[in-house]
Amino acid sequence: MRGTILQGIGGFYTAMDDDGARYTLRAQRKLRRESKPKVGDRVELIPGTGEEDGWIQAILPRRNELERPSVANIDRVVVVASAGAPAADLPLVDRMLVAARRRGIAPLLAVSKCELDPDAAREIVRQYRGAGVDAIAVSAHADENLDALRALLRGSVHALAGQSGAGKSSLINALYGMELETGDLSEKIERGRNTTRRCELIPLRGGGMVLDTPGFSLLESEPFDPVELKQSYPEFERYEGGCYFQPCYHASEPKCAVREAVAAGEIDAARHARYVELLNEMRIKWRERYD
Ligand SMILES: Nc1nc2c(ncn2[C@@H]2O[C@H](COP(=O)(O)OP(=O)(O)OP(=O)(O)O)[C@@H](O)[C@H]2O)c(=O)[nH]1
Ligand SMILES: [Mg+2]
Ligand SMILES: [Zn+2]
Repeated sequence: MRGTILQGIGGFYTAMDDDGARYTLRAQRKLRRESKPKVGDRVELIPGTGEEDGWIQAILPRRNELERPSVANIDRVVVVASAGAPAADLPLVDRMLVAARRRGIAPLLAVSKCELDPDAAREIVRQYRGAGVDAIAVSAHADENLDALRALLRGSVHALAGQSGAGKSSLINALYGMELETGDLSEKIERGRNTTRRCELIPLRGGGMVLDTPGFSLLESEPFDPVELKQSYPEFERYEGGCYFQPCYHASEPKCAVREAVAAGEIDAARHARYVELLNEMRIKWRERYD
């Protein structure tokens, strides 16, 4: 029998079969050694009987997976960044977009709390749309653009990710009429406490699923050759091949088509500057990777 993992807590998993029935399961020992089941995994399961819990026998091949949040088989990652407090961390947004793209997951940027600072929200949306990223300004509290966001996500398995306090759980509540726990900003900032503690996949009426995740401030990913970083920046694509040096990092090389596009205002300068900063950080790590 097959099912989808909705949640995992302390070695116990909740799975749902294709008819919507739920099961509490544990992972068989050989599975625990190989690869831990992730939320979103499709699994082969044996239901429990009576008081006994069931078992996860096998994890079916994953279409994709993320480490932070630790989830699998996602159609879209919705990066949530606030137009108010906490201030949007754009370097983090960029990293999350890169992480999603490298795993073949289409990202979408939702600029939340847009009623707090409509100009700031518009500016972030402008910057990312110009960079070939789907971006939309929304407000859970003022009900702005929720219909449009719902329409973009309809029928998909989508994960909301982003800083603690960005408003991920609030957005899910507003989009789908749910009552997930949301939290005070002062709690989060002063005590560094996440309100959402674990990933939870929630089936939606009419198809698709939404995944709430705990906020984080650090996104770890498998190290990769920094020369590949530019591939995750869609706005560089049409200049590729036009640089004097091959390969070109599009960072400080002379006669670089991307840098010329930045100078001409065709590519956003702030986004490019963040790219260079991330690239330099990666080049140092890459050089030191065998130390
Ligand atoms: N003004 C305003 N505040 C909002 C909006 N959406 C959420 N908030 C507030 O932002 C705070 C954090 O919201 P949460 O939904 O708990 O944030 P989260 O991203 O789920 O946080 P973690 O679970 O800790 O990762 C709460 O005080 C919400 O009331 C909005 O559209 N406008
Ligand atoms: Mg939350
Ligand atoms: Zn270049």
